[in-house]
Amino acid sequence: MTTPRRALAGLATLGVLALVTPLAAQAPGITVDQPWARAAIQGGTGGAFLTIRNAGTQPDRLVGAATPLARSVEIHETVREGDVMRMRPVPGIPVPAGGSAELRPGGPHVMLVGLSEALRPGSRFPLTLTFERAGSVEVQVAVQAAGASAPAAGHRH
Ligand SMILES: [Cu+2]
Repeated sequence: MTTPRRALAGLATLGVLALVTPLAAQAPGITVDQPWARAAIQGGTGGAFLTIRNAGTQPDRLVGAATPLARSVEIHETVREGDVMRMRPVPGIPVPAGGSAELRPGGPHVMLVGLSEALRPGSRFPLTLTFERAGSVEVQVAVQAAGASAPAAGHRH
């Protein structure tokens, strides 16, 4: 008597997957442009910057990020407190429907904390971005010089 019940449970699981998968696939409108980071030392912190475009009809949110190179990854915004610019963690960055969000030095960014290896100019590393609706998007982040303030000119559209 346990076998049919197990089979039913299996079918129920398949049914849930069938319902969930098309919903996830309906949010394909997220693209990530020009991911880049500043060079940083091993054991230090690094900032990653990129532009998120949402071609979909529903707003989305960047809610997390991960890379094998960092002990933890946070989403930060930059706020002015008097004369000082400070970074603070935020739970997410909204990406409006049909719009975009720019992560840049002096603004919102992805913070890599506890780098297991140095970020060397000219190298690349994988970064997985997690969106509330679109799910995970993996990008390759191009490392620029430590003082860079924008993606390399050759990569501009
Ligand atoms: Cu930061």
